[in-house]
Amino acid sequence: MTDPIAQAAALLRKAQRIAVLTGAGVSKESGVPTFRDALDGLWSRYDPEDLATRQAFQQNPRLVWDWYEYRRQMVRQAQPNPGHHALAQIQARFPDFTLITQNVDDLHERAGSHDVIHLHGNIAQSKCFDNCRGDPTLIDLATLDYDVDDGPPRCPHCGGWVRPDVVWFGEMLAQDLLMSAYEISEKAAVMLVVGTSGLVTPAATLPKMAHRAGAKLIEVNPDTTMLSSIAHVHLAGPSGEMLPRLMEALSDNA
Ligand code: BV8
Ligand code: ZN
Repeated sequence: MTDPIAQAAALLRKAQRIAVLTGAGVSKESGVPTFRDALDGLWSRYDPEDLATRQAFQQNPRLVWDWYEYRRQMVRQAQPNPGHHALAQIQARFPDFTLITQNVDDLHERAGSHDVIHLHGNIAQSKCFDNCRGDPTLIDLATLDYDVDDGPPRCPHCGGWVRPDVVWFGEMLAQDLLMSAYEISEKAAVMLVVGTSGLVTPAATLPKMAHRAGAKLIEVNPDTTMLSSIAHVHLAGPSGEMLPRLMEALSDNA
């Protein structure tokens, strides 16, 4: 059986528990650039790893806020692509299926996926920089009277900065989400790893944990990555093409 799609479908069909880890690559065909892409136009001179940090925000709140406003706008205008929809369809077929994402967009939810674990937060949400009312002190921007061009607004409770509700480099991930992700990865029979370079930790440890615990990994990525050596099957192509074909193969032998 050489066809990797058929191989992947056969693995999924036999699996009791399925875990999925997605990265920026799954949103690329929706027009949301990945971190590895040189960000286009006005942001191309910045490295995301330099902007997505507390230090960058404290040094230049206006610059970092504008970068997130720009990306929020891009996500609002983006539509889920066939890869997002295929993952939602696969979730509907398997009772024990968990989608873990590194992405901060809501394209999985807008395609119909549910109970998604967002390891790195949600770009559409904002919170008080000082979490003055507990972590996270979420703030609804719609309730604030501020001009989006004036940089970050102020927290209505403490007057501190408002910031995006995402995990910056050097910040801890939400421990409860991380513990669930570890548990799900260790129990999975199959883990689909879609559109991630496997460079960012601790997210990148999830496929390694799954593999060590005996899971079969199916990697969906046009390139080879840090995780390719532990993948059982590599669907070498864009997720917007590969995942619908995988879904089709699953439906063929219904
Ligand atoms: C932590 C939210 C610990 C923000 C993100 C050295 C110095 C400092 C820190 C570190 C260091 N070494 C390691 C670290 C830790 C650091 C880290 O991993 N750094 C990396 C850069 C080496 N990690 C952290 O800081 C984490 N926290 O470790 O805390 C700690 C301990 C104690 C006390 C305090 C702290 C926090 C990590 C979370 C960072 N936040 N996002 C925002 O979005 O603005 S991560 C961000 O980058 C994205 O969310 C995403 O997760 C990640 C990018 O990774 P990918 O998703 O994989 O995307 P990428 O662009 O890399 O790859 C895209 C892939 O898609 C490619 O493989 C490509 O081939 C493929 N592709 C392209 N097209 C398609 C496709 N695939 C399918 N279909 C296509 N069409
Ligand atoms: Zn506050």
